[in-house]
Amino acid sequence: MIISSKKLLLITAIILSTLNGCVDIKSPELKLWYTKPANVWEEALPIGNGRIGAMIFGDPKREHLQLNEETVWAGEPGNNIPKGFKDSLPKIRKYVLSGKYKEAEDLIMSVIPRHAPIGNNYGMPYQTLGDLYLEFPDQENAKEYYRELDIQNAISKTSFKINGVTYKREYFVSAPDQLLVLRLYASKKGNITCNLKIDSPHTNKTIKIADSLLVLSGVTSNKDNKVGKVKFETIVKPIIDGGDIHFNEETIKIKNADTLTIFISIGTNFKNYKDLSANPSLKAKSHIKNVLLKPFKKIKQNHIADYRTFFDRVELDLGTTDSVYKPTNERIIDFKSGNDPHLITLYFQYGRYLLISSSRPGGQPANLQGIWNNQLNPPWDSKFTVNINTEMNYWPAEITNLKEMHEPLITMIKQLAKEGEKTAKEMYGVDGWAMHHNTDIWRFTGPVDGGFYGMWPMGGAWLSQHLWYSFLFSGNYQYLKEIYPILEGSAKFYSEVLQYDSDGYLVVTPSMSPENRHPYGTSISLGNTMDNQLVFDVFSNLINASTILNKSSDFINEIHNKRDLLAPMKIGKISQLQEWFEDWDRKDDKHRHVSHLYGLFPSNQISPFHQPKLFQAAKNSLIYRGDKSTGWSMGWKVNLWARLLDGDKAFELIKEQLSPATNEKKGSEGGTYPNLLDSHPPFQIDGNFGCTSGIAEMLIQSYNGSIHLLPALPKELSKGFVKGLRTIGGFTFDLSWENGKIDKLVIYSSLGGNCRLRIKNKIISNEVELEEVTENFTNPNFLFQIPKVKNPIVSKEANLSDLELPKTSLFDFETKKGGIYHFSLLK
Ligand code: FUC
Repeated sequence: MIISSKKLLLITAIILSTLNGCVDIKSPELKLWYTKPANVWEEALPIGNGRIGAMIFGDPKREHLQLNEETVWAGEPGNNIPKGFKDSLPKIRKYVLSGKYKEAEDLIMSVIPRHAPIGNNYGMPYQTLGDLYLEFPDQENAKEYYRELDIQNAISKTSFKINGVTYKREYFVSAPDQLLVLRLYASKKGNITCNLKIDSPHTNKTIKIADSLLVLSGVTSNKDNKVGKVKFETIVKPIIDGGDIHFNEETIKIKNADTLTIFISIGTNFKNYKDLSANPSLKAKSHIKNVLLKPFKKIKQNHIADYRTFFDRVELDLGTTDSVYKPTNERIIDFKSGNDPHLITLYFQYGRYLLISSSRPGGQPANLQGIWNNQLNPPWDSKFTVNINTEMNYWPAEITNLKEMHEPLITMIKQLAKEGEKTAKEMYGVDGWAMHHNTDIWRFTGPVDGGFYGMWPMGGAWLSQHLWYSFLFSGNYQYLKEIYPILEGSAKFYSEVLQYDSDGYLVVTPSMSPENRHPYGTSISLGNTMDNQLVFDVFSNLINASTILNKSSDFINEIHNKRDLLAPMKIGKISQLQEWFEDWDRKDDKHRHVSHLYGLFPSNQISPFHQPKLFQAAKNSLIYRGDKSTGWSMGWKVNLWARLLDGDKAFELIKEQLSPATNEKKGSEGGTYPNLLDSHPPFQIDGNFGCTSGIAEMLIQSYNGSIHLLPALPKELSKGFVKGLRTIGGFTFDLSWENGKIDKLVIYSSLGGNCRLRIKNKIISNEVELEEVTENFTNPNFLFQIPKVKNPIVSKEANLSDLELPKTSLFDFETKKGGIYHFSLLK
């Protein structure tokens, strides 16, 4: 066997480090690792507990931790409903309905200009908190440098050697103890000497030493018509074994310690989106007080145990090659041309790591950058953009077995439903609730960024799908009762704002196909395909929920009737799924948004087995849009190609996604930074989550009446194993495959009920009889409803070729609640 020099270097490093008890790299599995400190933020490593986040640079001479806390947002409570919109609405509608789109946009812009008018706001930025520095004046010329992020344990480590002494640093953010913890070791006693400093770019701040603590306190920024009112306090508490500690004005000096442990606690005055009455200092101090008597070992064990209750639910093995012996930054460079299936596993599990680390029950949902942001005014304010990005963040939540991480989004939707009642009333003069394409920690629901981007009253429709998906996975009736009024409120809004178009269909107007320009030079239009699909889902979800909960009413009947009057999907002259109600699509339109394909993914309105024409047309649309784009757009395309049952194409998109990213705009869109974070550019976390979901969708899909196993397996991944993926109906799957065929399968049923599998190869079980069923045989399990999608309207010029689908069969078997069922390949 030939061992490359790099591999030899790593093996030597492993042996050396094991001998001196420093870094325990037992296997390079599920670790991001590097042989140099981070030079820039996009090389630093993210850790977090949902609330507190840090980016670790790992420099031997000057350690830098950039700090975040999820409630550190500019501004104060309050919504942003524009004045005067309702008065202009009849005229705007008249323009749109008569094809005067540009005139409509101009009128909209007079009420919702590009920038927030005086007296209103366009949402607040999520802000960095500050930076912690550890300066080591004597630590020059580090050798054998190594740093890693172990995503199996949510712990980062740095190690290096100076003058025969091995130094090691460990970093993690504990959810049980609500602290960021750092520990520094040296292989010889008395070798830790450093200065601890904290700083922040906030202008309104104080840094001081008080009661042997280093304290940074501050207040967030003002913006638009809002005054910054989030107060934060960060407390740094060092604990040494051996050596001395001195407190200067703004610095803690540690001299000749054996080990140094640092607790960083952060409190803010944020209680909820309307209430800032908490005491940041008491909050921060209480977390420190709680750990002072706990041994470090216990704090670390509790952190690992807590994190692993979520992380360990899913395992993935797509094969391992020699590439795992390369540092992560090199693997990204080589991925496209090499053979490194393990990087897909690492990227997939990193997506799960990031969700666990940025979205915990009781906290804020992951924003555009999760919780990791080093600026006061980050791109797009690092808000919650809901015309794709926020939803995408949560695509992996249910399928990759992290339903608890979905909770912050679900809570935010409940709050938006409340605030959105004002939008419905004051902007549209109707009941129910609605929001537009953005929100922030204060849950604003009015439009922002002018007509072209903001005139999209569909945010509530898309978000409320998450309430419903979550029910389909859990089957929890109590939860369904809780969310029912929100589903109803959304349906109410659309039932009242829908207008008849010239063909007699009910459509949303004004609206748009997010951010895309049509031939009239604007985005403003009516009856866009995505609108129709979204309203169809809002109505269908309410109808299904009312059936399950046995609620009938005149309103439900009205919704039934109005659903029948929604416009069907249309197939246009270039055989595409039309994006707009008019046949305006172009083959050369490479816009990053693929909104009309919402019906294919994440929704379930376009299935190869039930709507073959729509399926072909959607495929054509996706081909025209092309591959390379922003990170999130490519993440979406992985899911779409998986739903199109084309694993090889999905794999190509993963290759694009896992290509090195740069921040130069020219010719370098999308891709992945050295720290495996997604690039729009710049960094935006949605692409990580979108691609994670796409990898899962290649292995299992549960929509359209059945659970499709290995629906889109690429040639390159013909052998593998996955444990713990979840589907609709409360099923969990362990699955191994060889030569592209299911080898072994275990199904865990948490709810009982019929389990319908769609598979290519035959499998057998000693425990249950599989009954083959036809496509049209209704699944008796109500959670697997097939939507009653109308036949499309097809242009005379469309030319749809015959669809060649992989041959699959459907099998039913009845499960018991808590039942476990084993299957193997029928040879
Ligand atoms: C949407 C996208 C942009 C960006 C922004 C945060 O508006 O069109 O590409 O992702 O959200």
